[in-house]
Amino acid sequence: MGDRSTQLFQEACRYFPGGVSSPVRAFRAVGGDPFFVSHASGSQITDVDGRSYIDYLGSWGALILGHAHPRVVAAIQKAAEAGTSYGAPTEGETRLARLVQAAFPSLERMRFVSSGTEACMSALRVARGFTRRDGLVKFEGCYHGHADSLLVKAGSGALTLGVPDSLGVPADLARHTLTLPYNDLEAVRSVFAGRGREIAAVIVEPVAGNMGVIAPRPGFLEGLQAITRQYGALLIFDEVITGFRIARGGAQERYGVRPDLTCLGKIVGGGLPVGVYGGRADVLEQVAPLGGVYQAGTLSGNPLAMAAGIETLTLLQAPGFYADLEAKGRRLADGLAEAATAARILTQTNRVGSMLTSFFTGVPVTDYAAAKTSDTARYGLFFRAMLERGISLAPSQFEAAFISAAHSGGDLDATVAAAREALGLMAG
Ligand code: KE4
Repeated sequence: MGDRSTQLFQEACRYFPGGVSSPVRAFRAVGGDPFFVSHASGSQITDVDGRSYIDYLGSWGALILGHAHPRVVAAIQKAAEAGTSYGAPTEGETRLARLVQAAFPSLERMRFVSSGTEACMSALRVARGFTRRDGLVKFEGCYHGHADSLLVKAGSGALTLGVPDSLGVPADLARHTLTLPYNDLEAVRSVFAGRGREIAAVIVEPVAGNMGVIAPRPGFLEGLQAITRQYGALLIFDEVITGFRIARGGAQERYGVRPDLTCLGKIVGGGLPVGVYGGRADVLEQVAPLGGVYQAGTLSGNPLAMAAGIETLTLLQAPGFYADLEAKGRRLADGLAEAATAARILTQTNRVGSMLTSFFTGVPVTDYAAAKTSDTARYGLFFRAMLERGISLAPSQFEAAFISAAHSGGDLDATVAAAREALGLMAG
């Protein structure tokens, strides 16, 4: 890491736990200290020491158009000139909601919040309020933000740092959260057979991204829909990553399964703080001021965030947008897999659309237990070797790499070439 980043990191450690605003940014899982960002544009991110990288984090998947898209920046600038927040309704909220509903017809009613955590926390509260039940089923390795009920055997930073069950979550609350193996429909059937009438909802990442990328087995999502309907529970799709990522209508478009509630984040805000929860109108009628489920937010529907989201969702409607991302995803995944084979290093590359993970294991990765067989030390070596070669990947084996519309064929070829070199040296 460069001198200026080192200086800034040392000072940051005087203010923030681990010197960061979010744990997984601290590079604890991959070794070394994080670089500090100066600016970014398109597929490139540049640190404070002037080093540029091809960026596959894209703010954890939010920047599907690439960094600082000129039309998104202009929209934010224009909105800012009219004021930054009013705490009162604006037309921008309705305009963004219209674009969201056009892509996600299951969101008959919705509410804007300021993060994916708020979206998932609120969706869970609405489900509990609507069903008058307390139980929740989630899946090991899935991450739905850091609300207490959801920080049980969680993925992402919790998994990365080995604290999937966070301190500070009251046992009285955690006991309502039942955690099952991802892709295991029999386990879901068996839990519902025993306690189905206690369960308010099943929440699932329809494509897991927070234990690395894991696709749903054929029939898994359809099975969750059937079982929740049978017992009067609600199915919540956490599409904070997959929404507008793996299709314009997310996993529910790609797999044709309609949940009762959906959570969105990341892309929907175009890089500004936006989360969305929504779904069946009869369920959302429980939300204040109509019903007895309370949820609120000072900056909900913030006009700058609405402007960024409107511009982003408009731009990703361009003809061929997702076909292009699919082709780029395939090209990179194939290149990385071939590079590992050439170096005789065992990896499993899982990809859905333009999100992918190379697991350093020889085991096919279809759930949390398989993901955990990965050699995380080896992933750390790979991460650092790629960083030295100007490629910035997710600083954890249990996250995803994201390709944006701004990534060029040259970027992908340079990435595969760097991987060939890095893996070749690791094999030696
Ligand atoms: P936020 O509160 O971080 O906006 O969203 C929480 C969340 C909810 N659901 C899913 C499927 C998510 O992936 C996330 C957040 N993702 C992580 C990384 N995979 C954010 C990065 C971080 O925690 O710093």
